[in-house]
Amino acid sequence: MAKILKSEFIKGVIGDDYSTEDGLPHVSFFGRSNAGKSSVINSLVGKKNLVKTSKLPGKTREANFFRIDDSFFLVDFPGYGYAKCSVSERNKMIKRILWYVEFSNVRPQAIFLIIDAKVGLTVLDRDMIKIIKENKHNIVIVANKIDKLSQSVARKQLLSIQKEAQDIPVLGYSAKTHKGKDELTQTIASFL
Ligand SMILES: Nc1nc2c(ncn2[C@@H]2O[C@H](COP(=O)(O)OP(=O)(O)OP(=O)(O)O)[C@@H](O)[C@H]2O)c(=O)[nH]1
Ligand SMILES: [Mg+2]
Repeated sequence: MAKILKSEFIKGVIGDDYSTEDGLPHVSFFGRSNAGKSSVINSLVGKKNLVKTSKLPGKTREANFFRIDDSFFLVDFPGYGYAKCSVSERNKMIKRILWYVEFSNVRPQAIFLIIDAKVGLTVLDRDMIKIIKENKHNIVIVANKIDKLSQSVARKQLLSIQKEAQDIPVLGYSAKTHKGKDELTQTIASFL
């Protein structure tokens, strides 16, 4: 898969059914609210608005399944750690994500954890990584919004994130300039 040609929204999941009628594999996008999960998916598929994005965190409320080139799904999860939604809403969201990581019998080929390159890994990201690893999922960290940093700062920040992430691969990305698109596309393909 050198380039994604076809992408279509199939369904939004709120419950616990992550299966698809066609049984195609999926890869999932996790991350803090506002890190840019939905924007990264739009950038990868080359559409401005396949997935709705927003300056206000908490835009994505369901796990949205996008079928890619009739061969696999990208799944955009709601963000975690959004302080402005109610505590019960936040807990519900976290619980659903954890259930998916721990108990879903339809497992992702890999989980891509999107972070803001400038912010780096947060406490919630570290907790999430621990749980993802404990449940033996493949994981890749995508340090998004790299366009906001100068080249030298970006390089330093990526090194420091990689140092902390240890054996987890870290990719720099910009949903704005599409920097890192080929590498991320290849990495997704490597798990399929
Ligand atoms: N400069 C820059 N801005 C970005 C980039 N990616 C996303 N953004 C902006 O960051 C904001 C949040 O992007 P979303 O894609 O909606 O973030 P999300 O992680 O899906 O957020 P939730 O759905 O709330 O969890 C939007 O204003 C985007 O335009 C990027 O690579 N560079
Ligand atoms: Mg979103």
